[in-house]
Order: sequence, then structure tokens, then C-alpha cells
Amino acid sequence: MAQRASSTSRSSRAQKKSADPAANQASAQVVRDLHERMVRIRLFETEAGKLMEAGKLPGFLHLYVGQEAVAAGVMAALRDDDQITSTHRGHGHAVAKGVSFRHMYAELYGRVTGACLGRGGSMHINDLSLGMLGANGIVGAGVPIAVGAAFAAQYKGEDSVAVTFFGDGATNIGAFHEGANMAAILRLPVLFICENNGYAEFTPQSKHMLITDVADRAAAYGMPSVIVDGMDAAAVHQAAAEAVARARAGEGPMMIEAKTYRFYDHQGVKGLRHPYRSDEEVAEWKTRDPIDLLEARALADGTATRAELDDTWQRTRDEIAEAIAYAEASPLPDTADLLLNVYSG
Ligand SMILES: Cc1ncc(C[n+]2csc(CCOP(=O)(O)OP(=O)(O)O)c2C)c(N)n1
Ligand SMILES: [Mg+2]
Repeated sequence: MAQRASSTSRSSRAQKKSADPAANQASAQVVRDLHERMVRIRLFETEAGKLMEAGKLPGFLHLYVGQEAVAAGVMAALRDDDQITSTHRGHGHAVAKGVSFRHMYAELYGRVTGACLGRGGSMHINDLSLGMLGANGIVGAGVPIAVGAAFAAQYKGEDSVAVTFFGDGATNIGAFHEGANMAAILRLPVLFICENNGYAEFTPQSKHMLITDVADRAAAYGMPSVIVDGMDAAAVHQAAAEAVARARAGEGPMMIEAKTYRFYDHQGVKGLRHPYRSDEEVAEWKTRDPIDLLEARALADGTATRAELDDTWQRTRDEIAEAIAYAEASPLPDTADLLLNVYSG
């Protein structure tokens, strides 16, 4: 992995380099792990989309389909005690960190058996027992939370790391800049993962910032960064594993910018059909579907057979069907419990 700036460097300009694709050799075990995490996300999301279309889910649904390689690649590099913060587009991070389908679907349905007892919904899924500190409906708000988690780990002398996922648009928010500066100056064990899907809602990146690479922003804080192909799970995994190793060794934070794309609209399945991107552009990115890419490579180099890959899809479909049935059979929260778990400052 070619790093773009040393955390100790005072140079004003980071060297612009991308991760070396030739170095992205993943072991068979890692390939199967990445595949399973991506399939779990893809099927969770496509089924959630169908439920939303059928009018069964309240609230909003920001689907993660297309970006699976980022969550899978990063999470496969983490330990269970590492902590993450997520975004409004957070299902993929939660699934990849191990939150159960039952807890997640029940939360989407607003049922009392959900991850947040049915009170949070799609944009607030968390599971503290798994280090999933929460999705977040406030753009950029996960950044300082992860920085705080990393500070706590450093303060207590633990070697866990924190990871914050955020979009290209979120890097225009003050909380991102404050978090990045604090993480860098305190050399905190935190990874900044920018999922650059080229749009903030319906605004293309070129209309919301004047730079091409969000990674350039890391240099402003003396933080090294690397740009990876966000459709290549093995490339993301390798970059994340190196950044995690550095953070655990006390060498401070790092940013990974993953160039990726969302296959659905900003929100929902059909979205609002704003003419902000062309069908041709969407079709072009779909030719680089991250699961197809990984499967093709795994079959070509013999790290998996078609039967093994198909088995992962089928096992996941079965688990999802069971989890949706569980969610639908679960009760709604009782209004008498409305004030439970409510805190005042
Ligand atoms: C503080 C704040 N401002 C605005 C919004 C409305 N909003 C929701 S998603 C979004 C775009 C975020 O873009 P990006 O960070 O690139 O994430 P993406 O949706 O592309 O995954 C905006 C502006 C919000 N939720 N929070
Ligand atoms: Mg975006």
C-alpha cells in the first residue's frame, strides 16, 4: 500500500498515490470471509428494499448495495472488540460487524425485539456488545464518536481500534474536521473510512467540493491516507489491515478513501428519480459489481468453487427468510414503555 503522507510529515502537500492493485493478494480464507460478508449485506438490503416497496416498513431506507466491498473489507480486518461508527447508510456496516438479521429486520419493522427495541429504525441501528456504536441520521456525527472511542481505548491502555465510516458529503461537515484534527494530534487509534460514492444526496461531488480526492483532506491534519478501489474487497481489506496494524502499534490515525458507488437511489428503491445521474453511468458502475468481481477472481484462481459460493447465497437466503418471519411475528413496543431508556442531560 502506498501511503500518501507520513503522520509526522510537515510537508504541505501529500504525495498522490493509490494502493498497488498487484499487492491485493488475499488468502482463500479471507476471500471466503469477504464473500460471505458481502452476500449477507446484499441479500439483507435487497430484501429490505422489497419490504419497503411493499409498504411494510416505516421510515426511510438508504440502501448500501454497490458499496459492500468497503464494509466487508474493513470489518474483516477488525477484531470483535474494535468499535465502529456508521452513517444514515449503515445497514452494511452493521451486518458486516455481525449484528444479527433478526435484530436488524425487527428494528426496521419497529418491533420491540429490534436492535434498539424498535425505537431507532434504519438510521439508528447499534449493538454495543459487538462494538457497533451506531448508525447516525446526522451526517458526520459518527466521526467524533469514533474519535472518543479511540481516545478511551488509548487512555485505558487497550489496543483496540475505532473506525468511522462516512461519505464524501460528510467531509464538508465541521465534525469531520474537528475529529480528524483531534485524532491526528493525539495519535489516536482510529481509521477514517471515506466511502466516496460520488454524490451527497443528489449533488455530485464536483458541485460540493473543488477537489477530486477526499484523501487530500487528511494531509491538512498530518494524517496519512490511501485511495483504494472501493469495488475491490481484497484491496479494501489489505489497506484496512495495514491501517489497523499501524493504529494498534500506536502510530495514529489514517484515512482510507474508497472510490465506490451506490446502485440504488439516495433513498428507497426507486428513489425520487431526480435526473442527477444517468442510466449509463449506473450501468457502467454495475459492470464492476463488487460481488461479481470477487467471485470471478475466486473462481479463476481456485480459492472457491461455484458450489461453495452458491451455498453461501442459499444459507444466507434461508437465514433472512427466518429473520423476516421473526420480525413480523414480534410485537410492537408498548406505549407504556415510551419513557424507558430515555435520558435527559
Ligand atoms: C447534518 C446533516 N445535514 C444534512 C442532512 C441531510 N442529508 C442526509 S444524507 C445527506 C448526504 C450525505 O452524503 P454523503 O456523506 O456523501 O453520504 P451518502 O448518502 O452518499 O452515502 C444529507 C445532506 C443530514 N442528515 N444531516
Ligand atoms: Mg456520498
